[in-house]
Amino acid sequence: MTIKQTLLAGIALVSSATVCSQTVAISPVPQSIKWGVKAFDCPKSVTISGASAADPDAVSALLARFPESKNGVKITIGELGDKAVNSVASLIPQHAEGYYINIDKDGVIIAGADEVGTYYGVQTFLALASQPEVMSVEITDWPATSNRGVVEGFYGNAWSHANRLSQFDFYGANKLNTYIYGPKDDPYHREKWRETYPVEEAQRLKELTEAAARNKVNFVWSIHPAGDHSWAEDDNRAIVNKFEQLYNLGVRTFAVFFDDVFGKQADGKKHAETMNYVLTHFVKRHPDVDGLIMCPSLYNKAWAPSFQDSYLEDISVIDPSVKIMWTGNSVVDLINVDDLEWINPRIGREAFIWLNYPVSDYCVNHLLMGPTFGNDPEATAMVSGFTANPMEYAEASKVSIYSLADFLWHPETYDADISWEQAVATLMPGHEDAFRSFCIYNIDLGQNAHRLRRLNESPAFKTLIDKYEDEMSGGYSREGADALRKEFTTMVYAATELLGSESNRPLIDEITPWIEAFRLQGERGLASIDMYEALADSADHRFMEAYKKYATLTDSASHITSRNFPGSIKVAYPMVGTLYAEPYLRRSVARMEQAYRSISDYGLENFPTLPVENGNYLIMHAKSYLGNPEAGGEGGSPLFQKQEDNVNPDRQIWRLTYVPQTMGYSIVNAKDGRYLTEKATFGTDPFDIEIHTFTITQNGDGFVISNKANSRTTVWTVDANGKIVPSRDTKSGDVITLIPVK
Ligand code: 14T
Repeated sequence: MTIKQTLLAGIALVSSATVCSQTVAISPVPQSIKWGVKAFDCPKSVTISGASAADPDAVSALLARFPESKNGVKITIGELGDKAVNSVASLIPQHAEGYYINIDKDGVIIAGADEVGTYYGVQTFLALASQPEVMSVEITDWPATSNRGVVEGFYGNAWSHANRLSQFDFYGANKLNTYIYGPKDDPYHREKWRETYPVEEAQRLKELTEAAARNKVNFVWSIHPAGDHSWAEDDNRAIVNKFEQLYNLGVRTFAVFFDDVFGKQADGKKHAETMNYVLTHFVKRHPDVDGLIMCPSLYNKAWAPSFQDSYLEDISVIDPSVKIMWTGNSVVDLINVDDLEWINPRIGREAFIWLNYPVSDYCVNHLLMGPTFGNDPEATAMVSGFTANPMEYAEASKVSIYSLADFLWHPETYDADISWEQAVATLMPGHEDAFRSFCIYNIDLGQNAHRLRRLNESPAFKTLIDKYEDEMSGGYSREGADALRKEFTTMVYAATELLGSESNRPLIDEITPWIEAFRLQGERGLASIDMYEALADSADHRFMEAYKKYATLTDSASHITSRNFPGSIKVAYPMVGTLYAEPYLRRSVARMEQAYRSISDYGLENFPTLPVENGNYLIMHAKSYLGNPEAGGEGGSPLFQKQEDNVNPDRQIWRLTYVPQTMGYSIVNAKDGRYLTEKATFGTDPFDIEIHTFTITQNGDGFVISNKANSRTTVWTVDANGKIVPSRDTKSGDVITLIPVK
């Protein structure tokens, strides 16, 4: 077996409790682990020595799982310097948060390099003791990255109190030690940053700081004053005042965010002044406050050219104890050595990473459930901390957070696929296969403003269509139909199993809209195969029944929403299988519709009618004609012109072609064949149906033209100069008339 297979075998064993006396996959993967033979049966109870000197949270975590009794399994616990663990003192790794564990038939020793180390030792022991039989083992372990965790820093509906409590338990179990509170849409973080929290919210924050502490999570509270800071002293005092409130609620690490502001607000000198003010007037006055973090306005390399040249220099003078955040090469990007070689010297310290993955606030219709890959292992040695911005779906984010913990703890051995398998199995015990099937179809982000893609979605489905689609387009392939039917059936079964499963209700409840969409995709797939078989038999009634079923299911899927409660900041329209499964379905149904039309007239009225026929049109706004004044050139925009073009009429003629996959039209100029882009300019990139097709909707005698690029809809409006301005206010679309040209 390869190492990978051995580890995967380990995972399989964790999930099937019938197998005895086996090694356990521990995540994060320890630095050093030596297995021996079976030590003892899974303890029914424990006898602890050293408990009075050892870290109390570590002891509580142990006792939460195993009751104490006189003749339980003997556990000796403590940290370096404690009498109880003196005999192994020289074996304890000399690393912060490190620990040493030895298990043999005589008992267990858990010895931390410090309190957190002891606590992490207990977490590892709990994983080792999750089996019917516990193996002898010696583990020496410590984290490769010092500050590891999550920054709740997305736009949209903030995590709930219950979400956060559950996260902290999860971080404790997975050895993540940092949580930064910074949800953009908590008014007391950003919009009303000067105001202190009302009593109830304050009480909840206190509970959070306590829960974080129990799990050895450093709760960092951040303020975002950058929208309207006056840069006068009273506003700096307002920050300190707010921090005092949070200090009294138990917060000991603080952050100031200056992200996503520009112009006057993005002034590095002012930001440095504010940070120094907070240092002098707050941090220095509380000896137990252990640090400050700042997020600069210029937080990624791609933005450097559009900022004042001196911005990074201006903030580099901030006291070196202040950590400075950085998202990498661009806003949404994986972290590489090059990024850090660029930024670290410029800010005179090691950057503190804000990784924008798996955050989905810019692609809300997608769940990002795939493996976490693409960060350089070597980069972890060049940072002062590494936090990930998650999805507003807290439970679903745990798939990626689990792997982040593994990656940051032991980057050299990190394997994204193995870690992902473990995450999936851990989060859905008893339903691993169903959950894996679901996650496989929820990986890619689709077209999005930040251009991050994850192309490893549904590889098995891709293999099927690579193998059979051509054959199935040309005629009947029994093998292809069977293989696809089998896969669609698996999807339906997996969805049904998950919806009814009890092993992780908070997760299922959160992602139910996507599971529904996934189930419907499977059902639609099955209906499409029924259509395919009927077509092969020239059975027009049967075909039409299957088609109607497909259309009904598709309509149901289009009505699914997530986060549509009153007051929701972002509503999502769940999309699944967007990389291969959904495009395949649309292609194959469109193809079958064409084929059907040539064999039968029966039931054609069931097919959707196109708002406009394919063909050549004059595109008019009021009395102006859309033209292509710079035809034959590069770039430029079309323009509504008062005059008809008698010299070169083709410049005002546009070919509209329906694209069934997107249910939109391409718009191509008859003179030079250039197509319109989502910005209503001429495209130079290769034509991309996802962003270069337009939805045309009837409106009175005319139409409204809209575009769905990057999961935001814009509509055409026309300005005073006749230029098309795509507007995000979808109610403001101008009426456009289309006049067929013979
Ligand atoms: F502070 C930063 F490090 C950061 O990433 N800020 C935001 C973050 O809150 C958000 O979740 C993330 C992903 O959308 O990107 C940043 O926000 C942006 C970035 C943009 F380029 C918002 C709009 C943008 F155009």
